[in-house]
Amino acid sequence: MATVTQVQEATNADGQPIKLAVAYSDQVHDQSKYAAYLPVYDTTTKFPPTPLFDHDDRGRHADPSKPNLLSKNNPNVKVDKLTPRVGTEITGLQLSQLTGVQKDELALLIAERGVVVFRDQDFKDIGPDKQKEFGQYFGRLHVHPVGAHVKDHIEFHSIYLGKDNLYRLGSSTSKLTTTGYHSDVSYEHQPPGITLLTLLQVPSTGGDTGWTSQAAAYDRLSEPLKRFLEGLRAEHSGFPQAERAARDGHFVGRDPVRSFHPIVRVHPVTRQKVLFVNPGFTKRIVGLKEEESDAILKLLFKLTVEQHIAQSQDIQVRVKWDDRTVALWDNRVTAHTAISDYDVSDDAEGLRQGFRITTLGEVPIGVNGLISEWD
Ligand SMILES: O=C(O)CCC(=O)C(=O)O
Ligand SMILES: [Fe+2]
Repeated sequence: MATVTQVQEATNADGQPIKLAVAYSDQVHDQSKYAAYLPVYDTTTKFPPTPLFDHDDRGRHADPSKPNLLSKNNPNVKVDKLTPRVGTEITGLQLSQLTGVQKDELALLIAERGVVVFRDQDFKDIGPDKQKEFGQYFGRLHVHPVGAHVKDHIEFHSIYLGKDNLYRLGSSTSKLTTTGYHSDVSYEHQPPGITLLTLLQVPSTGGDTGWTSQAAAYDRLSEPLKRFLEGLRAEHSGFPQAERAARDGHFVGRDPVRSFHPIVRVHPVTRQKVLFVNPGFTKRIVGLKEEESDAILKLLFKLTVEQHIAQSQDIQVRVKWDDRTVALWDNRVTAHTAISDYDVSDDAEGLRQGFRITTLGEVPIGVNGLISEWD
């Protein structure tokens, strides 16, 4: 069974008639409590370009010592660094119960640690409206221009890989690896700050997610190379993703955009410098000759991102999921990859379902006031 897609007459959240492509098989999911979060595509509604807006990062409002989130008085709360450079795991706190002050502190913690993983959560059962409201606290929600969403909630990016839908394997089936590090939709003019991902069904083993610290990747470069990169922007393009989607018969809901972001980005709250390039979306360095750009991006991907990924376990974290885990990461300071190592065709091994809620951040700012541009 490859991807099962059925087109149905439906209505969108505003009650307008649409054609809805349903990209899963009811046979596989007739027992599922979470069928409402399976992948669908509104193949009718076109979206205008995302308007620019002022992003007020919640981390800016936090007390840096985080006394409300990480209160020492609550013996049930356990906070562990997963690795020294990236990743923190928290048990004993419910995301659904956090106060505004705690959420502000969480935003800062996510920026500092790259990714924060919450265990034993009721988040998947609080319903789409509360889930969306939680995400909106951290910023405006991104609507994916081509990705699968969930019915009536286009801000939910459906994450699904099962025998009835192999689309997320993408081109990796013709490659040696399924690993594909990226920072979510970094081509946007105001690319994402915090992304939240939770899984509703998980393979018993496999399907982990990996994160790498782009702050540590930057720190490791030599001083002369840091100075050189600090003056440059790189093109991040949404065009190949949109072209691939169109080629695969998917609807492109919003016309693709590209942005020229500073290669060295400064986090608006922590002021940390990070290497803001990723093999998923970064195409070229602006102002360099083609061969120079290719060589330097290759250097950055191979020597920093990919070699860090392949060989530098010391700035990465890999998280094993269960169906009560929620991960929140800061796309400005980490790149991440799904690890699709399970056999989806084997009922005993693979079916992975979840959803992602992504918040948009500020227009990226680099060193000495270098700011993103677009045409
Ligand atoms: O499925 C995962 O582990 C990560 C998915 C992902 O990268 C994304 O949706 O942005
Ligand atoms: Fe992603």
